[in-house]
Amino acid sequence: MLIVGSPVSPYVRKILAILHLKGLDYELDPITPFYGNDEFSKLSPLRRIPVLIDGDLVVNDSTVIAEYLDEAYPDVPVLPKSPRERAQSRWIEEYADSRLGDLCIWGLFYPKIVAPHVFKRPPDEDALAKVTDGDLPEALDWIEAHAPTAGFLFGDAVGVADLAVACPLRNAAIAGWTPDPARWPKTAAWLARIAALPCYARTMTFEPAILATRADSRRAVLEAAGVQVAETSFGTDTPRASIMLR
Ligand SMILES: N[C@@H](CCC(=O)N[C@@H](CS)C(=O)NCC(=O)O)C(=O)O
Repeated sequence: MLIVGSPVSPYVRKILAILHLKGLDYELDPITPFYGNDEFSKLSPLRRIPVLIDGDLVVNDSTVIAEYLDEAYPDVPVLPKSPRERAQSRWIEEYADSRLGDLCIWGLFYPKIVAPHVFKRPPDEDALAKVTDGDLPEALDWIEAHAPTAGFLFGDAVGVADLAVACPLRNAAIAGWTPDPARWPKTAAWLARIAALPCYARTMTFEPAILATRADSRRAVLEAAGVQVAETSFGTDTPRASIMLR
């Protein structure tokens, strides 16, 4: 099984944590989506990561990939069993992927980390302040109202919805914003429990290498961190702007 995408993406991180949790082997092509080649555009028409390739099957979108993995490899499930809880899990995952993803990636991580490095574009401080002082705290208030007081969202075992919330907030943390435990105590404790899980903690071991390293040496550094890096890559040397920003 091949996963295309840099593990610094929250959506890739979610899938890698699930693969670790399920004990499934994978190869990784750790490209940043902006560096995808023409072949990548065919695999991922929105030019987004992650993409899963399993034999001749190509699956896009982390939610769809997670459900595929849960159905194809049902040992250690990441979705709860009952229709009611599955619906709740899917909604929290969707909220995390879309709203937290928007705020943490497009609102913080992209302008503070990606744009200055890849496109040499400095962040707009007013736009950043709107996210850190208003929009993200408001979103966290909703998360806090739904955060578990012990264990995870649907019991003692972590699931895809827990991971979906933790992953974009990890990007916010890399960009310098973490939830204040005084205002969001349940969320802060829950995130700490997730971060302590081996399936998730392993994804954090990939970060220093990736964040400190230029794209051309990313493969070698990840291999040194124990990741099986794919022989061929869907990456290229010239960045292209996101189709979201055209
Ligand atoms: N809903 C998608 C979102 C994937 C996504 O937006 N990935 C980002 C990386 S964090 C990406 O590839 N962005 C490139 C772009 O939008 O141009 C999923 O869950 O996989």
